[in-house]
Order: sequence, then structure tokens, then C-alpha cells
Amino acid sequence: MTDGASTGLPDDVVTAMYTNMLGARLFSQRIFNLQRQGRAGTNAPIDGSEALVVGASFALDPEVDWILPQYRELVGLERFGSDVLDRYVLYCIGHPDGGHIPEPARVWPPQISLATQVPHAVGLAWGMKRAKEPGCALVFLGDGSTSEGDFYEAANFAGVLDAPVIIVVVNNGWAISTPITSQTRAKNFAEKSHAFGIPGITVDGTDAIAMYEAVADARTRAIAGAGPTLIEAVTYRLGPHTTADDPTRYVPSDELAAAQERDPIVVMRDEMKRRNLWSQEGEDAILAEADARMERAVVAGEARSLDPAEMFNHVYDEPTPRLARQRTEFQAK
Ligand SMILES: Cc1ncc(C[n+]2csc(CCOP(=O)(O)OP(=O)(O)O)c2C)c(N)n1
Repeated sequence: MTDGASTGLPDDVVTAMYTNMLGARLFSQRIFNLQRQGRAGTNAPIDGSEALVVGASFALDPEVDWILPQYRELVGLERFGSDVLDRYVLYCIGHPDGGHIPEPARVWPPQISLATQVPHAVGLAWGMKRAKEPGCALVFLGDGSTSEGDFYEAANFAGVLDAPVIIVVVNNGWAISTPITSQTRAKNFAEKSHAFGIPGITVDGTDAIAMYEAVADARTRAIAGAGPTLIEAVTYRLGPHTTADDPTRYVPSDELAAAQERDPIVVMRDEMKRRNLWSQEGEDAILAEADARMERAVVAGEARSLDPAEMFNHVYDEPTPRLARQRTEFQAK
């Protein structure tokens, strides 16, 4: 497992990463609360993944690289443009425009069908290579999603095609209530890379700097034409799977308590303190700014008109006769 503690990352970058991590957790908690108030649909909190998401996003170039998230990461991608959070809020409140994040933000929308984002990422990266575009694609998927055929098929193609793609398996210990011990007999998720003939490494996903370094190395390889890398980012899911889950029914409390000792926010705060960059006033100011930022996103999102019949619009380019009939019936009610 790599350790990022001793790196030479500049103080301003570390501060910016910590700011994004604090923001990510706050945004996620606010969206969770919106669901409890009946103002948003089911959503998946980021708690535990802040370091690996922010670390990865800082190692990429938002001008030329792409990020393909699963569904837990979007609140942590501020560096890729303010549209990412704004559109994610729209997505959570059920607005169809939340299903598309416009460029220049090079981030794809959340993906609920597990692992389907991996073939998308490999295809995108291969296309970039063929078009001789600079940059690479990075895709997140969970430990549970590695049991999907899409993961194996796409990772195999990535290896064969030397696609400039970074495949990040977020090992947070759980796939809803399925623990990793019931997910695979492999020793870890990084070793699955052997089957694809690509490098695989395991990184401490609670350490944003370690994640930054791992992704920066993988990116260097990708854009040099050396092909894909599989990164297993090890963390622990500190919250429920989604707003629809009660983890107290299955997560052992001692295991959770041990994981809380390695809360990614605490790990990064310790690094801030070690560098004399942290103060309570500074932290309060970051949180106040993030709170105001979130408030703006929610106010703007809720001000958008929402016609429920729009749900029929984006299924097919040309609606099928049955869909057209359903739309008419729906509007007649
Ligand atoms: C193809 C498919 N099968 C099942 C589900 C139901 N489902 C939603 S989330 C989830 C667990 C995913 O776990 P993991 O990939 O480890 O990601 P995590 O939620 O832990 O971040 C399952 C089984 C789904 N969304 N898609």
C-alpha cells in the first residue's frame, strides 16, 4: 500500500484539496437532508470516499481529462467545474437536466447500472487515443461492481487496446450489505489486473495525497501510450449505502469505530496541522463558504420548473407508440 505522507505537494494544493474534501462532505450531508425533507430522491453519501475522489481529481487535468463517476463521487468534483455540483443537485431533485453535465466540465453523469460506466470509459479513452487527443479517462467503480461482466470485458479491452484509462476500484468494504469477504476470493481487487495484463496497485484511499500520487503516475503512463492502470483505493464506507439504507442492521459497530479513526477528513486535517496550515477559524470559513455554495445550488435547482411528463422525453430519440400513449395518458390525469 502506498503512503503519501512524505510528498512534496505544495501547501496551496494541499489546502485546496482539504477545502474540496470538507465541501464534499458538507454537500453530501445537505443532499441527504433534502431527501429526508422530501425535496430530493434517493442518493448515496460520499462519507469515506472524499480523499480518493479529491486526490484523483487533483492529479488530472480538467482541460483534457475525463472523469466517469459511479454515483457517490459527484459532490467531490468541484475542481472539474461548478456545473458538476449544480447538475448533481438537479439530478437528485429529479430534474431531467441533471442527467447531463455540459462541457467544459469533463465529467459524466451518475451511473446507477453497476459497472456500465467502465465500458464507456474504455471506449472514450480508446477514441481519444485514436483521435490523438491529449489526456485520459478515469473511471470509478465499487468493489461490488467488480463482480459485473462489464468490468471484466472493459478492463480486458483496455489492456488489449492500450487505452489511456485509469480504472479506480473503490474498495469501501461493502456493496450495500454484502461485505468484500462475500464478493471475491481474490486477495485484493488490485490483483484482478493480472488477468488483463495491466499494472494494478493498492492505495490507501483515506489518504488524499497517496491517491494523488497514484493517479498522477497512472496518468503519466496513460498519456505516454503505456496503457491502463487499475488502482484499488481502500477506504471504508462511513455512512449508509444510500438514503434508503440502515447500516446499523449489518455493519459491525467495532469495525465502523476503527474505520472512523481513519476518517479521510481527519487524515487530511492532520496533514494540514503538520504543515501549520490548519486553524479553527480557517475551517469555519471553508464550511461557511461551502454552505453558501450549496444553498445557491439548491435555490437555483428548486427554482427550475419541473414538468413530470418530461420523464418520457429522454427515453428514445423518437418515442415508441406505447411511450407516446403513456405520455398522453399521464398528461390527461
Ligand atoms: C446492474 C446492477 N445490479 C444491481 C444493482 C443494485 N445495486 C445498487 S448499488 C449496489 C451495490 C454496489 O456496491 P459497490 O459497487 O461496492 O459500490 P458502493 O455503493 O459500495 O460505492 C447494488 C447491488 C444495480 N444498481 N445495478
